[in-house]
Amino acid sequence: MNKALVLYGNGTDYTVSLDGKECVAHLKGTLLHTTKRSHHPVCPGDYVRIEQEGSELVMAEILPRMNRISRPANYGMRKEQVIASNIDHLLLVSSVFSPRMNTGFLDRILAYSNMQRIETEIVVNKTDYGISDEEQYYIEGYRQIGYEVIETSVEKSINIDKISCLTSGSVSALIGNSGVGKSSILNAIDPAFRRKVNETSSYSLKGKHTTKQARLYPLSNGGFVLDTPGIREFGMWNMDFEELKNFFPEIYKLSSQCRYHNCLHTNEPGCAVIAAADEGKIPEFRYENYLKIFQTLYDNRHLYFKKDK
Ligand SMILES: Nc1nc2c(ncn2[C@@H]2O[C@H](COP(=O)(O)OP(=O)(O)OP(=O)(O)O)[C@@H](O)[C@H]2O)c(=O)[nH]1
Ligand SMILES: [Mg+2]
Ligand SMILES: [Zn+2]
Repeated sequence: MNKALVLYGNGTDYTVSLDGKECVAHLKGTLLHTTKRSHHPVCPGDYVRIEQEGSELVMAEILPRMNRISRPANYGMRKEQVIASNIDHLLLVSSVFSPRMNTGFLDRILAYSNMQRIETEIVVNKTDYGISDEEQYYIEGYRQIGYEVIETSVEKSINIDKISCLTSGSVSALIGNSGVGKSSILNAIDPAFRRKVNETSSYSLKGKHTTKQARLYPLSNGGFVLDTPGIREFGMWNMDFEELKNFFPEIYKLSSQCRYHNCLHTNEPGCAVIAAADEGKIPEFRYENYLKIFQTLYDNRHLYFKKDK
């Protein structure tokens, strides 16, 4: 079988990596109709079966996805937009300045990637600006829970080698708000790709390069890294409000100590999570974000489709 990895594309034409070479393959019409709920039927990271049709290569089948990063398409919560699939490492990028760390946003993605069982590291970039007490508190909070937090500076080449190591031989995705430095990190880990990254970027009115399209780049270290356009908000596709608690590791660990086995840790008597948050045993900002995300998922419970795997 001719198996190829989708790097980028739109509509019906996609650039794929086939036997180490990049080539263009078309999406077979029949595949377009199989996924009515999906905005993009094929995404970077998908493995596809390639067939030769005349002089053209066509994608005849999308192989089962190990995991996926999706969000509700902008124009309606009921359609899924798959940003990427088959991700080994998610590098969740934030920065300490312009923009500053937004833990509400980070915690949405962390819960989602936990649900998808994607190993996730938090990158705190632009540390050359200095880390404020507030950011330090967040960083320590995440480390206390068990997340790996990598403090980087592209400007001063700090910990870029760590990112290179992580991305070697696997498929990683850089995700985060616009302007945190995702494309800059990609450039820094593999200077050979500097030109390519800039080619796909376009100048915005502010005079900055902004990534417009998710694209998987092959690296010289044998890995692939997905650069994504900055996202402002992250809706959580396919997550029920009742299961959110399972995807906050520190909350999940405490749940067996709650009085009620089905405790949702919002206002129940005898809740071990509320007690731990009050006593400062789990980071307060995380618990506050849990409550906020819980409320959003609860309010939107009729909008999102239930699990449709
Ligand atoms: N001081 C400093 N500036 C940085 C660092 N990393 C990136 N920048 C700057 O931050 C700006 C945004 O960087 P990008 O790499 O385009 O950010 P991005 O996350 O790819 O943004 P989008 O493509 O819009 O999502 C650029 O002007 C970079 O030069 C850093 O470590 N330190
Ligand atoms: Mg970018
Ligand atoms: Zn509880």
